[in-house]
Amino acid sequence: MQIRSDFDSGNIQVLDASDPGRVRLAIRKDFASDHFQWFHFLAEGLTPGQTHRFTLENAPQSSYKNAWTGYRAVASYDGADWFRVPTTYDEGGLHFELLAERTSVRFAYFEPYSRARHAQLLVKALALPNVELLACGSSLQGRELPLLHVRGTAAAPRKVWLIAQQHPGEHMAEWYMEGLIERLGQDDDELRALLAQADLYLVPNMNPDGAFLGNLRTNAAGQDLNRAWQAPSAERSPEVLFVQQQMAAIGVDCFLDIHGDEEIPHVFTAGCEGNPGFTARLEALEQEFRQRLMAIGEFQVAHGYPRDQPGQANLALACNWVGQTYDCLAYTVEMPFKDHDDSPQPRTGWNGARSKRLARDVLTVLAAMAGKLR
Ligand code: GEM
Ligand code: ZN
Repeated sequence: MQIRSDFDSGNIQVLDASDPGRVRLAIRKDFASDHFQWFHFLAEGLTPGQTHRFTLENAPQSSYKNAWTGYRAVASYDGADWFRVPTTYDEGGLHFELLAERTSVRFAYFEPYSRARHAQLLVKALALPNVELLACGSSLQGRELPLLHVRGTAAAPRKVWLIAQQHPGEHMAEWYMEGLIERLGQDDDELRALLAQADLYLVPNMNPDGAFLGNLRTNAAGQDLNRAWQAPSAERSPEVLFVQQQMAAIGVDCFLDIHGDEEIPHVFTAGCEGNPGFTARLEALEQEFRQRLMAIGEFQVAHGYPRDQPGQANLALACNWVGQTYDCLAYTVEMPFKDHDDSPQPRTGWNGARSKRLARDVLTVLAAMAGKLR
């Protein structure tokens, strides 16, 4: 059996692939960082009809080792249809198996969103009559960082920002952005209502280097971008610096930072309750957003991160820094690497298609709230 990861978002180290019934593997660390959890590799030379077993032996040392409990790896024969495979976790590692139907198969931590698909998404977006490439930043390794402007029809629109995949292994985030952009092309009453009050500013992928490198958490300098918002630098976090400069020039009336969460098997949000400038107005907006989304989409409020204590928010995080700086509704939106246990889908778990559907539902919520953002 041959194991490969020399491709976009590939990440695996082969320890011993001589026994197809016990393939020993390890996850490589993020660039210039001790973080690791994302994996994605191609296995070739499988025997159809035979069960092949794989073990990620360093999973117990990964960034979120508790997140492996209840997790199932994803597999795909064609790179398009991804399904969950039987998976167990113990101190020996993360073990998963496949009764092979074909001679080659991909395995990953989550359904990958490729740079090629990102390029196609931009073509699709810029083909829409009201979408322009407003500015383009550059990642540390020189990959483009497009800022898309979706022009509404208001003379003085609210400015609604969405950024995605600061954490490069959280591929569900750009699936979400694909769902948002696809809806822009399907003119409907709610979308028209939103664009009659607001313009959208979209960064479909904040961390193209990390995504390509197969990192979980950091960019090409080993920086966690979601800890760089208080002091971004050209040397370590040019991606954040670019977005902050654009925000300063344009303004922000609402901000959503799209992420994935390794451990919690639910879709949830984290708000700005710990910000020094958090007010009853912002609390009411956060509550209304959550109630509206819960009513129409795969979303819940029973599970999530612990609320920050008043004044104790970490302003190095995008959501908190933008919410504080612009006194606006700001949320971190979290989708699960596992499943949304309120409406489980055993074959796929949470996946790209459900991430896309969540984006559509969030646009519906924003359409109902656009007039209240200030
Ligand atoms: C999280 S955001 C953590 C927010 N925590 C609270 N209490 N508001 C991060 O960056 O650690 C987002 C993520 O990693 O997906
Ligand atoms: Zn994240």
